[in-house]
Amino acid sequence: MTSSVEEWVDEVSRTTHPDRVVWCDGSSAENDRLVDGMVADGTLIRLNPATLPNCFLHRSNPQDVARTEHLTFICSEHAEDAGPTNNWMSPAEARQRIWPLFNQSMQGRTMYVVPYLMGPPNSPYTKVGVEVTDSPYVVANMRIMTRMGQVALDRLATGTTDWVPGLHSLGDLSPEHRFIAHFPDTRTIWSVGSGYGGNALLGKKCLALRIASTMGQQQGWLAEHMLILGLESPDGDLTYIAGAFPSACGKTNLAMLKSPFEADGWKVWTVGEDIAWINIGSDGRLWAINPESGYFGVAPGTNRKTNPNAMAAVSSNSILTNVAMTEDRGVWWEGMDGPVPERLTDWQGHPWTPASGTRAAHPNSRFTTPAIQNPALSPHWEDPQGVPLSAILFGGRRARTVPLIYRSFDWEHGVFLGATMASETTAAATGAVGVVRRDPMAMLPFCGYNMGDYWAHWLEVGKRAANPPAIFQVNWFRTDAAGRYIWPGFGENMRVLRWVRDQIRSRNGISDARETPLGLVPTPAAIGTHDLGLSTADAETLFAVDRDEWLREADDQHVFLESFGDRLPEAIRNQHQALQNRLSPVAV
Ligand code: GTP
Ligand code: SPV
Ligand code: MN
Repeated sequence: MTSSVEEWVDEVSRTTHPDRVVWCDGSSAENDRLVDGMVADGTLIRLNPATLPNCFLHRSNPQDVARTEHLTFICSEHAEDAGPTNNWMSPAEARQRIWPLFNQSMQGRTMYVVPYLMGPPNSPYTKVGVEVTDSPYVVANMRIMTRMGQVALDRLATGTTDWVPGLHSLGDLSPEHRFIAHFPDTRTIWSVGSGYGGNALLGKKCLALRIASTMGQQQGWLAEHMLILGLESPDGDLTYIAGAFPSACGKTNLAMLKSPFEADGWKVWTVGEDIAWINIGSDGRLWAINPESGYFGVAPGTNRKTNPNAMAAVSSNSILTNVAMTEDRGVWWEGMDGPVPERLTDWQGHPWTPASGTRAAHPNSRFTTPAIQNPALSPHWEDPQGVPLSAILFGGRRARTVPLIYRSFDWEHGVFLGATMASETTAAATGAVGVVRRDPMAMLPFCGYNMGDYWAHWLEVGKRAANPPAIFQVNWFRTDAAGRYIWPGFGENMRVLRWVRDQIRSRNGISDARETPLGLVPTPAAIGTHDLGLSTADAETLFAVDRDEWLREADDQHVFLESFGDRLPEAIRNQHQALQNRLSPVAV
C-alpha cells in the first residue's frame, strides 16, 4: 500500500472520526455485502429479481436531488483564476468554513476508502483518484462509474504520488451545510452535505472535469463535457464525433442512438456519453478517451423507442435513483413506454395515481449502469490512445434562434461558437428550469479555471493540432408556434450525423449547404425533412437564420464576452466582430 494514501486516510479519519475504515477492493463479494447492508437499513430497495435482476432503487433526500451549482466552489489562490463564471473561495477561507463541517462527521459510520481509475487501465492518459466517503451508496455507484478497487490499488502500489484525493461526507444533507470545493493547486476535492450524483461521485464532474481541466491546461490537453460516438457508414468506415451539450440536453441519447438506417449500414457505436479527455496525437489529430466505465443517465424520457439501448442496459445490475416503483417492484418514470400505471409509489415513497397531479419520478431521476451492458458499446471504447475525432458538435436547448445544425468556417470560428453557445437550464441542477443562459462548451458548471483562459487554451490546441476536427453547432429543441419540438430527434438525429460525415468527407461539401452569416446550413433536402413528413414551413423554421434575432443574440454575447475583461482572447473578440459584420453588411 502506498504511504501517501495511507497518510492522507489517517489524517482524514483523525478529523471525521469514523467507527471503522474499509478499503474497497471492488470485488463483487464486497459489493454484495454493501448492497445487503443497504437493503437491510432501507437505503436501497431490491427491485423485482425476475424482471430487473440485481437492480436497486434509491430514494435520495428530497433536498438533495441534483447538482447545486451555487454551493460549488473553485478554491484557487486568486479569484481571477476562477474567473467570473465560477464561485470562488480562497483556500484559507475554505479551511475555516468547510473543513469544520468534516469534524466528527463520520462518527457512528463506516469510512470507505475508494481507489479508482479515470480511464482504461492501460491508457497513458488515465488518472488515479481516491475518494473517502461515508456513503455506501456512493461506493456502489463509483464501482459502476469508474474502474474501482484492486486495479487502482495496484497502480498506487507503485508508490506514485500522482493521485487526486477526494474527501466526501454526507454531513446532515442540508443545503445550508453543503459545499463542493475544488483546490486546483493541490488537486484536492472536498464535498460535504450531499449524496447525489456529480456532487458526491467525485470521479465525475469534480475530478474528470473541474480538476482535470486545470491539469489539461497545464499539460496541453482538454477535459470536456462531451459524448464520443463512432458513426459507421455503409462503406464500413468509422467517423468519430464528440458532442458537448449541457446537462440533460441529449449527450447520452445521441451517444446511444439506435439508427433507423441500420439496414442500410448506418450505425452509431458508443465510446462515451458524458466526458471526454482529448489529447493531440502524433498525427496532428485530436484523440479522445472516455474516462468513465458507466453511465449516470437521465431516466425520464427514456423508453424503448427513444433509447432502446439504455432500456436494455438498465434492466440488470443497475441502480435507479429517485424513479417511481410499480406494484410488482418494477420501475417507472415519465415518458416510459406503455400506459401510465394506475398505482405507483412515487420517488419520495408516497402512493401515487395519475390523478395525483405530481410527477411520479423526479425530473432528474437517474440510472447508474455499466457501460458493458450497452448493446451499442464501441469495440474501441477502451483503446488506450482513444479514438481520433473528425468532428465536434456544440449543442444546446434553444426554442428559437439556433438552426438544427450548421458548420463553422474553421477552428477559430468553431471555438467562438462553443464560447458563445447558450442553452435553457434543466433539472440536472437546482434552480429555475428553462432559462436561457450562456454555457460555453457546456462547461459553465465544470471548468476549473478562468473561462477566458480556457478559450485561449482551446485556440492553442487547435493551432498545435495539424488536423483538428471540424466544429458544428446543433439544436434538437427548436419549437413551433404551439411550443412543440419541430425536430423528432433521438434516432432521427442520425440524419444530422450523416450530413456531418458528408461535410467532412466530401471535397465539395458545400453543395448540400448554404452559406449564412452563422456558417454553413444544410438544405432541407440534405437532411430529408420531406421524408420525415415535416411541413415546408416547419422545415424552414428548422434552418432559419433570423437577422433580427441574431443581432439581439450577438448583443447578448457581447455583454457576456466583455465580462472576461483582459482574459478574453483577442481571436474571440474578433470572431464576434466578424459575426456582427456578417449580420449587418455595410452597403458600398
Ligand atoms: P447529463 O447526463 O445531465 O449530462 O444529460 P445528457 O446531456 O446526457 O442528456 P440526455 O441524453 O440524458 O437527455 C436529457 C433529456 O433530453 C431526456 O429527457 C431525453 O429524453 C431528452 N432528449 C435527448 N435527446 C433528445 C432529442 O433528440 N430530442 C428531444 N426532444 N429530447 C431529447
Ligand atoms: C450533469 O449534470 O451534467 C450530469 C449529472 O452528468 S451529474 O453527475 O449529477 O453531474
Ligand atoms: Mn453531464
